[in-house]
Amino acid sequence: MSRLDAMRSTLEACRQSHLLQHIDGLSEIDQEVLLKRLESLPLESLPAMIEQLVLAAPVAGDGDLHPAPCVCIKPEQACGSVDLIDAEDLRVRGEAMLEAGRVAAFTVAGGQGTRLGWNGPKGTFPASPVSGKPLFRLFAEQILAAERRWGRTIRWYIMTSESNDSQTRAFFLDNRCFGLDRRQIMMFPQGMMPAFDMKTGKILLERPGVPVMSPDGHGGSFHALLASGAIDHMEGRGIEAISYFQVDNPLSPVLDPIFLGLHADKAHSSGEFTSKMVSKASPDEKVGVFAFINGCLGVVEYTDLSEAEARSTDESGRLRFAAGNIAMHIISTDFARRVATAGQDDLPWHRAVKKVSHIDHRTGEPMMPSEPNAIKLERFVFDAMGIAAKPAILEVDRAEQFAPIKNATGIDSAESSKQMQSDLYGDWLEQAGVQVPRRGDGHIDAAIEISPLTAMSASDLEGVDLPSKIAKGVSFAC
Ligand code: UD2
Repeated sequence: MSRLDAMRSTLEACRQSHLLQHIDGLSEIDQEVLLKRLESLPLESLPAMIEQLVLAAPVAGDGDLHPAPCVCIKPEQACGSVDLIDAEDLRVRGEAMLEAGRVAAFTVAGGQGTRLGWNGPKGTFPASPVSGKPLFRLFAEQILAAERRWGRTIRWYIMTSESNDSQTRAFFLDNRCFGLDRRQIMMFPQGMMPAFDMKTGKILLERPGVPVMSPDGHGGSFHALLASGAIDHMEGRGIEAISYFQVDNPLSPVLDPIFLGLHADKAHSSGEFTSKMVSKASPDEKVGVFAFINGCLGVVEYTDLSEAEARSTDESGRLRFAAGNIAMHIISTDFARRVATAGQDDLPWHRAVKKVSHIDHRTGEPMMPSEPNAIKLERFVFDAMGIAAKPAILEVDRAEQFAPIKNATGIDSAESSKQMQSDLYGDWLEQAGVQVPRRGDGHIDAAIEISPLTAMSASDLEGVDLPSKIAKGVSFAC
């Protein structure tokens, strides 16, 4: 049987024959592209996935929820069940891992960034408050600074997707990899999943012979790390821990010794999957929360937490589900390989209801729905916590580490992120004895930016030539 005939019968069994309906009108190259695309889909599990995730009504709630235990290093931090731990001890362990070259940086940058409305990969977005450095440059500068400090080449793995891979590569080349050696950076695209018609379960077509596809979620990073050869590449270089962070947060510490130290601390973590959290700013904040879900540690997405759960408080009046996920994890290479090879069913698929333009596969007519008409499926990286023997969660300071850029305006926008960056760097300057302007609400009344190459914390400013005062409304960068 030819490849095409084999695919035809497989698709018939999955009730997706329409995908090959236009094959005779395609060029030989396009026929090959379509076949390869279809062969990349999880065809065996497709009928069950469609039945359970596309056509079935979503099950309400996440089951039995309990607050997650967290480790914190500052006594004033308080979120649910907290275990106070000595930061210096952790720092020493983490620095030893960095000095031994056992850690790599890993950015997930495959998302579509539709909410931001930026025409290009999100990492190219100008994010810093004074010089408008793009997110990728800010991370590259952190890597350069870390290399200076710990005396090792730090490898940087970046997950892209089909829709932004070539643009991302071109951006790095145009910017000479921001001073890094291009051989220390490895980029690879993640997997893609089709969009399904939510009424019929049929895969939607963008045009004849081309299914509508989108990235398979950051949970796809396990498979992408393995399939690209990144895990082999890491292991061949003695890398044991992957420092995972999202592309959308300019304050994300690329390599954090205390966090790495917790990951390596057997009393708290099995050294497989370790996460960070910040205390939720309000019950309505759009971050997932760490919780025990039916006895298993994981993250409940903000969309899945009921209003009552989001607002429920403990005896001291604090939010019960306050451990906000800021999407920073340390994942051991062993564990990543184990999850990636565990098979299709290990990480669950999550459904998202979307409005997706497509063609009518019978007539070829373009369809622009005014209401949601489709289901997209994604995997989430934090679902791997449930597979780890003993995952740990570290509470950190929001002001130091979390200023995401997600929306064009308002909360979590470039504007709010730039203010948070100025607030943090203004605070560092103040600690270094510089007089900085503050508004009545306490925020810094100037645009302030400190490159990681100048300082990675307030104490690094010692010995740096600084002005005695920053005037109100000015821009200052160093
Ligand atoms: C994510 C978390 C949320 C909260 C918040 C903190 C999920 C599902 N939710 O929400 O709990 O902690 O972040 O900032 O993660 N990405 C890929 N490939 C994909 C999809 C996403 O690389 O297929 C990357 C994307 O480029 C970005 C990150 O993952 O760096 C977050 O994606 P998002 O914007 O979909 O997640 P968000 O903000 O809804």
